[in-house]
Amino acid sequence: MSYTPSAEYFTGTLAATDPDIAAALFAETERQRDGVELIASENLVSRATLEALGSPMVNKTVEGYPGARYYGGAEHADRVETLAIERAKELFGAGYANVQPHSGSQANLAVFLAFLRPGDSVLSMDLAAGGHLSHGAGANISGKWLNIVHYGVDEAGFLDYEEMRRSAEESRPKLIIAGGSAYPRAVDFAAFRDAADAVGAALLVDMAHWAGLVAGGVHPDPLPYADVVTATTYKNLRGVRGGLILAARADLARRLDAAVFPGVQGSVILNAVAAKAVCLLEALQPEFRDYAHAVLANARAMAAALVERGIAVLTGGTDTPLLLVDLRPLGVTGVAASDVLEAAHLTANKNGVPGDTEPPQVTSGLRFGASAGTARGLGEADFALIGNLVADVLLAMASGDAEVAVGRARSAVADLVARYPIYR
Ligand code: DSN
Repeated sequence: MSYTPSAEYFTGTLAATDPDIAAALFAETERQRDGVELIASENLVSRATLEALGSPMVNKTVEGYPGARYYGGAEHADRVETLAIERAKELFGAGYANVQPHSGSQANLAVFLAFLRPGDSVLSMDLAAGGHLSHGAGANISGKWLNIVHYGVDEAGFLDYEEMRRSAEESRPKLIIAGGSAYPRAVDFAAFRDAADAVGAALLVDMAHWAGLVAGGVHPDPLPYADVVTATTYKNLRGVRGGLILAARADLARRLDAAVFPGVQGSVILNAVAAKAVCLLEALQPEFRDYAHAVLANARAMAAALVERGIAVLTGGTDTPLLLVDLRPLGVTGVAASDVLEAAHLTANKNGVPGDTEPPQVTSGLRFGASAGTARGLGEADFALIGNLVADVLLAMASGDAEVAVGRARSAVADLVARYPIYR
């Protein structure tokens, strides 16, 4: 039996091969074009990143690391991964980088494998206080296989360093984690290093939500304090979906590499690694520092506009690309608010707030981020406008009828995004 591929197999477009998927992808591009993306974990990648991601490198299977693969034909794969590693090390001034983790959660899991045994104690920020699922939430493997102790935030929403230190001394964890997914303020890495040293723990900083600001020089650098740092490349690093592991020194390289492969992953997603290399090169350019400065200024401009309108922004502002709004004073749920804002083409995510009694599918908060809007060129005045549009909608919801506010906001968003086109 012989097989001859159809001519279209190597030349046919997606639209011709699978019109349903092509239509959905086209519609998603239009949705991104026509709205303001405020989800803190999203961004808009460059055309070059999309090209790397869609290249035939997707066909190549390798396991292992450059120069030590378990498969042949790895010459170009090695070049790609080596460039990604070198760029990550240069960008963050790191002695070690691993670019293979498929996500931030996978990067964290590999760190756990490198440092911990099942049942070991770990101290991390509570998910309800702004932590992350992979830092020991009950539903996650980290929460099931490790003995998790949490620290939280004070009444104003600021990290409670006294509680963190006390919990460290009481629970004597093997690992302390700093960082989270909904905590808007800069973390005091020195306080975490002190606490870790006092109890002989290792320190992991998960900088997923501000890695781009660290790279751009507008956020404190965790590398000098942490034993190991994890990050994602798709938030404010402005690149492909995926994870990174970094360390200031190279002495943990063997342990961390082995934990990623063969510890928790198999073959490398090489087209994603190629796309990571592209975003890291872009982040090494002087232009990226301007981007990082603008992300922070824009997040702060939006926070200030919301505060001015009486909206409860946790901690009153932000040191990162994200801000968290407590909707309880308005009597509105997170799910209702995100649905109504979406109708105005303002996309944000419902998020729990400290002390929230609503379930995760409902929540009492909204999380916003400035990374994607900044990537298309929006500035501080635009983010102040966005803050006011969000406030208009939320206050109208609180008074019982948001229809007019939503219509006005949708029209203002259409005018705004028309000035900042994407993917022409
Ligand atoms: N960690 C999730 C978030 O913060 O939205 C996905 O990146």
